[in-house]
Amino acid sequence: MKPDLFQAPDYYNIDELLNDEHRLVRDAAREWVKREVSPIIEEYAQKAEFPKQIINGLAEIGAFGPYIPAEYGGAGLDQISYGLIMQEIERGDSGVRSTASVQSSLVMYPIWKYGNEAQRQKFLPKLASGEWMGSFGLTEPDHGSNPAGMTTNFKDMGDHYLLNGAKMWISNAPFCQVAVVWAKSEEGRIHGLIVERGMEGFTTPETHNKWSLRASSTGELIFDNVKVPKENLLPNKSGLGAPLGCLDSARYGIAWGAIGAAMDCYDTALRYSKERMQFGKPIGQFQLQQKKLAEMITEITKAQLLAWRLGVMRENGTATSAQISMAKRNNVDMAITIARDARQMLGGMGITGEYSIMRHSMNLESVITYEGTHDIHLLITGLDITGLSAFK
Ligand code: TGC
Ligand code: FAD
Repeated sequence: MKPDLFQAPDYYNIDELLNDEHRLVRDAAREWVKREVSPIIEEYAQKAEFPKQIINGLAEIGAFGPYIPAEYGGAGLDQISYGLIMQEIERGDSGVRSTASVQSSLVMYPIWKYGNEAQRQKFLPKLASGEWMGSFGLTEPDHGSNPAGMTTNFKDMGDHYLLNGAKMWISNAPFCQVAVVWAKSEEGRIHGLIVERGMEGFTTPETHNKWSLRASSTGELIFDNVKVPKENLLPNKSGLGAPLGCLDSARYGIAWGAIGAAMDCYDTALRYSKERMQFGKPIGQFQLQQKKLAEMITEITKAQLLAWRLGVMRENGTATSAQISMAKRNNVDMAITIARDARQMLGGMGITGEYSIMRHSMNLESVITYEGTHDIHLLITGLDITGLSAFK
């Protein structure tokens, strides 16, 4: 792969909206990605393997629980810093950002928000340091966009719960030590259970043959009469709103992360357009190529402003779930469009692993599907503005 010459675009001086801590956190993550991710990521994507050696580094830049309080091992940062870390990691690779998103927003967040003090003390510090990795089981083979229909269930056996069912498409599953699993009680109420590797009847087979997110490890979570200790039930929230609350946090991070992937594609195409000569001119001199680049920077700038404003509202507690859906949908769509246009600008070179663009493009096919598909987020906006649900 070519050396990482990334220069971040900031057409509207959005840096001026950030404080010193934001810039410090962002720059540290940016440097780390350049040093530890860029040199190896193409090789790991090609061989479809998650680079486990970067786990310690991810923990060091605060990517595991950026906004979780320091008393539990988190970085104690604000929502803008969390977003900027996700942006920088996804600039390197969406699959690496996935690992960080799942660990932070889908595993640490529910334990922090819905767990009791003993659960926080037991799990959060080890998850923050990367000693333990986590996964989040909501999606099932027959219930993706409609998680309310889930059939994974648990029975109260007196001194423990008995868990049965299966989850699929689960990031980090093949190597996780803990899984936050959403399952129905005998009364049909959805609860979160912390399932730990080693519990009898719990297996995590890997999903192979992905053309997308190849540097992220995806698998199933299978529960065959798993005895879950009663102290592993998350006591402080139940119902579908509990997992959806975690998704709010992860979707917000994705709204920032997608900007990173888009910035990398734009920056690569811009540089290439000034170097690649055809018809005796750099291709960047042709109007059709300038149109692509001008539209890319316009869309990146709009996405940056959307993410920043959402971050401010997240921080002051006023962001709604529907506002988060709009940003996730818009920014991922923006990134995938830019990745496709940038790939074309590199001609044949664009399909090779010499450049990051094709990898970003393929990764974004997962990002536009997981955490709620593009169409589901549109329907969430539709519901919000009309008051009429397309899901019922
Ligand atoms: P609905 O009746 O609308 O809502 C049920 C209850 O949930 C509440 N709620 C929310 N709470 C918090 N945050 C949100 N975003 C919420 N949205 C809804 C709602 O108020 C209600 O509460 P209550 O107290 O009245 O019961 O539910 P519905 O069954 O009609 O479904 C709505 C729909 C379709 C929008 C929802 O199910 C949905 O978002 N579906 C998409 C599923 C999804 O996003 N799955 C993601 C799986 S995890 C994943 O992909 C990880 S990828 C990780 C990576 O690698 O980065
Ligand atoms: P379906 O729900 O079957 O949707 C198929 C199509 O129908 C989509 O285009 C959808 O938009 C459309 N559709 C569905 N319902 C409607 C409707 N009412 N109106 C209009 N159109 C509709 N899940 C987890 O729980 N944890 C994870 O860690 C995780 N990681 C993932 C990693 C990867 C790489 C991938 C690809 C997925 C991951 N997922 C995870 C699952 C992901 O969240 C689901 O794939 C996603 O929610 C969509 O569900 P589905 O694939 O079953 O598609």
